[in-house]
Amino acid sequence: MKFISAITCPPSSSYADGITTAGLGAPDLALALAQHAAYCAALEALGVQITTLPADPAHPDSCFVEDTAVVTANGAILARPGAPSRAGEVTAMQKALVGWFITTAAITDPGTLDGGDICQVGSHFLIGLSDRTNEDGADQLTRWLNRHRYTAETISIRGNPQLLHLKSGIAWLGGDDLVVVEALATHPALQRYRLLVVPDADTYGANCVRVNDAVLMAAGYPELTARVTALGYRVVTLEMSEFRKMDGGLSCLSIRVP
Ligand code: CIR
Repeated sequence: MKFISAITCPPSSSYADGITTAGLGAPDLALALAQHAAYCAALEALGVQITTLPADPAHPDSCFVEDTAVVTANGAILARPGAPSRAGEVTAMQKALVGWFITTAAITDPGTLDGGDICQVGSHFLIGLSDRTNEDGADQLTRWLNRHRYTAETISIRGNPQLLHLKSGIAWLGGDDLVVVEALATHPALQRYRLLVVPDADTYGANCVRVNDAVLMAAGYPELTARVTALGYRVVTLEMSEFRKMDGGLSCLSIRVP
């Protein structure tokens, strides 16, 4: 799948007020902005044109744009973030998506769904049931995906404190290749794929993103990076320390548009 565009949003002055369980201390905003700029530059170097939403101090977690929508080659649907403080982030995304899609569907009450729980694997979608994404949200998304010529199934990640979202523990590299954390590696839904199993200690590194001819990966996981490279993928590493402090992974900083 070729991505031509991506939507991003820089962290704002209220960034440190966002939700976090990481226990890694307060983020350094200047460093977060520099890491965000490097992330956007890496996407641009891969042929992706960036649309930047204005920084939004009213929503401290608004740089984690991935959670606000699910965008596919066949259409887009607005998410309904499960954390109440993040609900308002969807408005800016709705406006941005008008640039690509004439109509945008939306997950509605009582459904909740974070885009970080949605992992596309070709024409199939894995939907994480989490503390953010509930069954109703997953059902609504499945029906929408089916109408747009995709299949879907759910994977529960509840009860695993290391995984905020499904994509905290799974990434699709291309073909049948999935990066997956140990805790999910025996899940029946994943047995038809070629799994690159990530040891517990490297869980944060599992959240990587295939973008055009490269895989973006968090810096600091040399063994994992080497294993992905050995499978034949070109890896680009990015410093993510200031996003990790706020429970954010690499994928959540952008919505990629095919
Ligand atoms: C949150 O708890 O919602 C944010 N602090 C982090 C969201 C990260 N999103 C993602 O990995 N898709």
